[in-house]
Amino acid sequence: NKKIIFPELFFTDKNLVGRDVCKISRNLSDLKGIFADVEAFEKMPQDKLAYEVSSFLPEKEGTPGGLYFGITYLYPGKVGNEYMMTKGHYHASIDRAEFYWGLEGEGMLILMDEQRNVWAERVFPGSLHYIPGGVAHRMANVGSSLFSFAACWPSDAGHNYAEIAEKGFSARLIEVNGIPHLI
Ligand code: PAN
Ligand code: ZN
Repeated sequence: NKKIIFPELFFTDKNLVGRDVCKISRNLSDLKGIFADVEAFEKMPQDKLAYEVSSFLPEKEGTPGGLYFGITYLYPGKVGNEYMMTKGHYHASIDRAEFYWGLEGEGMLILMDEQRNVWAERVFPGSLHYIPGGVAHRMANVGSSLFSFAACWPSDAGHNYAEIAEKGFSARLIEVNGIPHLI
């Protein structure tokens, strides 16, 4: 398994090992409603694993001034011609920013400001992405292998999924002739 697993990598301070590590996984059924091709989505096995997130949360949720760290492992695949992607969110405290950086595989970071302007950035091992406050963010795996990226965000950011669940992003990342297009 070539997955980069962060406890081995980052917990050089032995006092931190095993502290406040949180692992979540989302399968396709957790992503219901986010893809355009509903028919293709419903034909897929709903228990298929879409992504996993390993987070290190050293402060209590909501603590001002603290930081959180997480690695997301997003599996390859498509629903119709739309790439596998994360749910996406604004931060609940909307002005909180975040860093993302690419670890392995090929991705695209889809960003949307509060005026619903959408743009995207190519993500690759070593690429760094600053997500300013007020910008919703979602990652897509545009390659054919595991795509992983790291994230660092404030412990008082919180997650607002409702807005994206209701209205989505105003553009989608679609494969056209083998190339990702924001449409
Ligand atoms: C990330 C995301 C993670 C999973 O840690 O939470 O990539 O994406 P969803 O939360 O949209 O399902 C982050 O942006 N934290 O703020
Ligand atoms: Zn975030």
